[in-house]
Amino acid sequence: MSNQIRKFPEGFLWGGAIAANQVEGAWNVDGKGLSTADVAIFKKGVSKADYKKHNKVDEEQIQKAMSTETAEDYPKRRGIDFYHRYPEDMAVFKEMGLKTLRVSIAWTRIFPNGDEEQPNEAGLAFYDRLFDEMHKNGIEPIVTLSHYEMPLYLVNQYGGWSNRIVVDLFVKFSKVVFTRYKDKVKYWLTFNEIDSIVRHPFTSGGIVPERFENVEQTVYQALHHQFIASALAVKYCHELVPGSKIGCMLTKLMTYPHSCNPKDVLKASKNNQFNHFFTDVQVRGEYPRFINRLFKEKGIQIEKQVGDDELLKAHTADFISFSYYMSLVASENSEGMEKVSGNTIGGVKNPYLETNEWGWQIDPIGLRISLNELYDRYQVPLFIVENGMGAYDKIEEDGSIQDDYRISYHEQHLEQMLEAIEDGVKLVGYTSWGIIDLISYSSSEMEKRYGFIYVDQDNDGNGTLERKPKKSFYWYKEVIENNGLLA
Ligand code: BGP
Repeated sequence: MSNQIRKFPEGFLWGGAIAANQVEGAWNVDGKGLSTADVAIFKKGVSKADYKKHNKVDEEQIQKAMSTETAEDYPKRRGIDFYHRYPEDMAVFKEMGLKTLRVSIAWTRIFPNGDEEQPNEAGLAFYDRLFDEMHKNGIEPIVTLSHYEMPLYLVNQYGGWSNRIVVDLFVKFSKVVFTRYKDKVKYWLTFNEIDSIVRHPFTSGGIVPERFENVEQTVYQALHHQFIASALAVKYCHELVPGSKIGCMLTKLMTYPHSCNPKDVLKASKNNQFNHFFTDVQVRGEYPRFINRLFKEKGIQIEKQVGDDELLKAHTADFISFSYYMSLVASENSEGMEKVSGNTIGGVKNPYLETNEWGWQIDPIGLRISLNELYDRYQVPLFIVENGMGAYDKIEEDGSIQDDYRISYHEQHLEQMLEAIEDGVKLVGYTSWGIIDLISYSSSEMEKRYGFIYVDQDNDGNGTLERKPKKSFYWYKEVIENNGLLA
């Protein structure tokens, strides 16, 4: 190894990413309402491979959550107590050298039920304190308006995002936060992984499948509402926050064909087109042609209001942000083939890639390909706002955490980002997911850890919540200091 540094572009935004529902806790403090995330249970004994069972929310679970006043079994109600410990956490982030931190605002802190006349001042004041603390530590906030949560009341009262009324309520919430934080927050994101409503309608759209006759139709209608809400958020962000930039956010899921059989290639290509459907609408400003055929085949009809198409066209995102964890493989006939299990998508196993313990196929080169694909297609700045390695960490006898596997994961991804930048891709930043250990979205586990900072808490909520740097903490600090990797 020489001492040469492969540098990232000057001003590259190094950071970390977290989300309100996975860190804040304080689920019923200062007037906060019950959110969809507060319904998520940690299901003991469900195997990792059974991801879908973890994620399934039904009528019974909702009713039970509504009558349960404790955080027991509900890890997202506890989070990592970021609500109270954020000053301490910010000091550690500063020490790591973070330039930016991606957070989200819990809608239920601002409008506990989602449809009140007036916002909840105590909730607004919390984010004032948080953003002030970030600035005090030289950390620029990037704020997601909607990250896997919404007021549960809107789910019960209106059917979540299936109801167009929710667009108005979300826009009202957005305007309130744009106005309030316009001097403190310049970078915004609309919907986290907007494509995810197709995979988990409850978490991303407040849709309880058993309450609807035609779930697929309902989901795509709800997605249309989110597209409209996203376009309106872009509009009002530009109007209300001087000098702001607002991006869309996609789960980047790149699919390889299993073989060069044109049928496999076609299948993979269709998956890739589908993945781009979401950014096509939000960046090109229109529904792409291929989706019409898919809708026709599925018998889906999107109800649009007069002016919707113009709205989508007029208010496109300033940049694309995305998460990247894995790549996928598609085969026309996958019968008898080894499948991956435990991840959120499934698919055929890629024999060239390793997977983490949850079946997520680790593919740094896939990130370079994805960056090129996105930039070729859209030519807008790209921002990786999630990437990370979920793992069970072990505490050594001396108290240290030697997470070399995590360092190697990030290092390999950063190398491919450098390659993509040399390919000419405009990549502006990287916020590593779960910079500090937090509650896993998909399984509500605490022990699926992503952090460079360890948090002492187990799946049942036992622990001191003490924070301590892992080996990867020092590695990331050095990367940021050098603005690059040692070659
Ligand atoms: C993304 C979500 C995050 C996050 C991450 C890791 O899909 O935006 O909220 O949790 O995935 O997923 P998990 O926590 O299931 O490992």
